[in-house]
Amino acid sequence: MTLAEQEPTMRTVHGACHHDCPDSCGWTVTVDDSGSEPVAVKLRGTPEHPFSQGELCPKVNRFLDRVYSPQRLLHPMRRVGPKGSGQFEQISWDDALADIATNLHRVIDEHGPEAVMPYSDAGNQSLLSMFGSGGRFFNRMGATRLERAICGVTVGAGTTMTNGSGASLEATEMVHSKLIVLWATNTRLTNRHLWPTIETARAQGARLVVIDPIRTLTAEAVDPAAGDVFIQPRPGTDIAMMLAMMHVIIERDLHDADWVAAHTTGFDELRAAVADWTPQRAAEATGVDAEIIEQLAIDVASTRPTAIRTLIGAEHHENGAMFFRTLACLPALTGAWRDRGGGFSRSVGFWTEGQIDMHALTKPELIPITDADGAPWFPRQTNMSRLGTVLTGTDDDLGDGPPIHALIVWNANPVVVVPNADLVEQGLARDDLYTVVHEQFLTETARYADIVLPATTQIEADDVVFPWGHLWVAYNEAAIPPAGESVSNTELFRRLAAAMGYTEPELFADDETLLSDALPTIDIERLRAEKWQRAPYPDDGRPYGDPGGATPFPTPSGRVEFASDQLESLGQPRVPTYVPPAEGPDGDAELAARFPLQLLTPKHHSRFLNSGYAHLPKHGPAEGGPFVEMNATDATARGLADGDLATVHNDRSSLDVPVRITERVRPGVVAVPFGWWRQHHVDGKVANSLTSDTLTDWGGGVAYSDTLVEVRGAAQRS
Ligand SMILES: Nc1nc2c(c(=O)[nH]1)N[C@H]1C(S)=C(S)[C@@H](COP(=O)(O)OP(=O)(O)OC[C@H]3O[C@@H](n4cnc5c(=O)[nH]c(N)nc54)[C@H](O)[C@@H]3O)O[C@H]1N2
Ligand SMILES: Nc1nc2c(c(=O)[nH]1)N[C@H]1C(S)=C(S)[C@@H](COP(=O)(O)OP(=O)(O)OC[C@H]3O[C@@H](n4cnc5c(=O)[nH]c(N)nc54)[C@H](O)[C@@H]3O)O[C@H]1N2
Ligand code: SF4
Ligand SMILES: [Mo]
Repeated sequence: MTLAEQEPTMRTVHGACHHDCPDSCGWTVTVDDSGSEPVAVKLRGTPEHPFSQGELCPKVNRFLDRVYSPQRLLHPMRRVGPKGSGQFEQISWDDALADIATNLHRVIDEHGPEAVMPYSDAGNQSLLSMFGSGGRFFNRMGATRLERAICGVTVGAGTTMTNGSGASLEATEMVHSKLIVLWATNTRLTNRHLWPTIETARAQGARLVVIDPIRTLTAEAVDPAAGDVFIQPRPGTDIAMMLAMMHVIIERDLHDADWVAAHTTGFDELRAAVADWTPQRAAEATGVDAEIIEQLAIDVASTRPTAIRTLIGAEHHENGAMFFRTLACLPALTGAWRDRGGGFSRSVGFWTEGQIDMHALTKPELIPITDADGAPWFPRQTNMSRLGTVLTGTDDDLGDGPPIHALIVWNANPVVVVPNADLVEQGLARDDLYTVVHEQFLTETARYADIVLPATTQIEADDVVFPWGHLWVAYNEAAIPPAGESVSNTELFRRLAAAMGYTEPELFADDETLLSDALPTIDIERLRAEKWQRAPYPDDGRPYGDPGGATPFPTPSGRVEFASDQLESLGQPRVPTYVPPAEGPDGDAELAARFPLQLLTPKHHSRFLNSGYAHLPKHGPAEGGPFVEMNATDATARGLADGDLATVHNDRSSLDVPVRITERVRPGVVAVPFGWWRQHHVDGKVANSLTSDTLTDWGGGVAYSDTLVEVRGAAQRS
């Protein structure tokens, strides 16, 4: 019997999780239609979902508490107290839109459209929510463009310089692997539904290597008795280890000479570049024993198939793109792409999002300003990670354009997530900045808004989810109507366009039209009916095709580029090169003397998804609170005992947090969990108050994890 037959007022609706998480789980919502309004009464993982198989996670298991939270924003509000005070009054949508239109027109008239800046990220990473009509709206305005490169873009930019694209091994293909190297990714925490694949491979004899400066939850799964290895380098030094691995592989003639000859270019230059990189030299740079590096090189070259799995942990360094450019050389050198289950595995956005026609979706031809040939002239771009410097007017990226006078934020919480966060707060506090925030909750970013607008949750709007951790593109069907007066991200921009007096029909396209514009090759009705659909991926499981066939690497040379003219023209080294981060122990000596500890601020809590859950009663309190993890050696040297309140500080800011003495971090490295808000810290600061906003070598990412600090007892004065 179906549910509808058993309980006539109940129905189930299929959807998919929208969080910026590789797993994009399938879920089923049970809706009770017996009252005046449909009510979602249950949300569970869909057992038939090919990747998540019915499980959700400690973040989303209580998703309905989020949907029906008493803290949910349900109406537009206008700020009535000072910025940041959280004092607002409820107003109508009409009044909110009129206020926004008046102020945006004022800013545009006085300073030009580039004085308006959009700010959004992947708070909801579904297609319409993340890429819907916002692009069209801001293009029509000619507003400053946002470089959205805080997560994953640098990984792609790095691997592209070696392979010509960001394409990689689909992660469940690792079931075929015999050696799995989890390099700078905390799979059991951040990608939990991949873990069963790894366990299956291990049961079939695969060995596991975890490389992370922190002994993470994932590192704890390493079983030395089974031949597994945990390697704990100093942060930001892995490239030195890779160079030494290539040194060992070439010196011992373990590289795949046939594959190298057939599919790569620049081998001789690479050999010369790694000639001096003995394991001993890399040991000094990384803090990892030379024997361990040597053995890893031998294992990676001689185990078939070997897969290296990585997400984004290593991109948040000054040499972040070079990390991935160099990493991509390893499977080419060893011929790992030959094997099913061999190569490296990262985001599969290349396969899933490859189906999206972004140009048709965002319509850059709407930009009102054209060059002499009538082609759109692109307004200046600012980098999202530099929001603090952009708003305080100190960033070179402002170029010749005007300072920012209006900021529209949706799908993001920059006060908590952006590095050098005190500068972000200072920028948002400017009286001459007009700010609008579209949110589900009154976040610490929303508290700085002049107008706050209420946003729907994933069960209140139809959308399509394009995963980056697996191939199953899913239709998300709305289960209930929008709560209160909340609107989806696409409806927001239709309303803003009307309020601005814009008339172009593209700005008012409904969601169905937006989806068909964006997805020319997908039958959306069929996707809706079938719930999910697998993105195209090579049938034989190997992302780079038949090694005996036509060369499949879309680089300028058509081959894997161990030496790259393109990189040289960007002012970067032609060949893999290790440059220690300037904000690191081997960088600026004066800085390192004052701030001798490297700070990491990774995802830590199983109930948190970035900044999105710390405020909810079953999430934040259940995780306790923020802290700083220190090795006993560092704590003792500073007279700190477990539980003492400590001040973690550098030239950017300071943060008071209790000390946790732990072997999870090695001497010289400390860690503060990411995701807590200012209100959860005793001193009103946040982990990102301390972090570096230096951009990566290329790719536009940011070096959060090249942050030097010192720690002292909180009562002491420096
Ligand atoms: N529970 C939970 N899950 C999440 C999230 C969350 O907030 N909470 N966030 C989601 C998001 S947005 C993303 S992008 C993914 C990210 O998924 P991951 O990339 O797996 O997660 P991160 O914590 O960013 O980084 C992974 C690891 O990189 C390590 N690392 C940092 N620097 C270095 C280095 O120099 N060398 C090496 N070898 N390792 C280094 C860190 O110590 C960390 O353990 O997770 C997603 N999943
Ligand atoms: N120190 C440090 N900083 C980091 C990281 C780190 O590891 N360490 N990780 C970085 C990474 S990888 C990422 S991806 C970023 C994440 O940065 P963000 O994307 O800004 O963070 P989230 O907390 O995922 O989501 C932001 C907000 O989106 C809102 N939201 C959710 N759905 C919707 C919707 O449909 N509409 C609207 N309007 N709003 C919605 C949520 O309520 C939430 O407040 O943080 C980065 N910052
Ligand atoms: S946050 Fe990630 S693991 Fe949790 S339900 Fe969503 S997609 Fe699945
Ligand atoms: Mo991310």
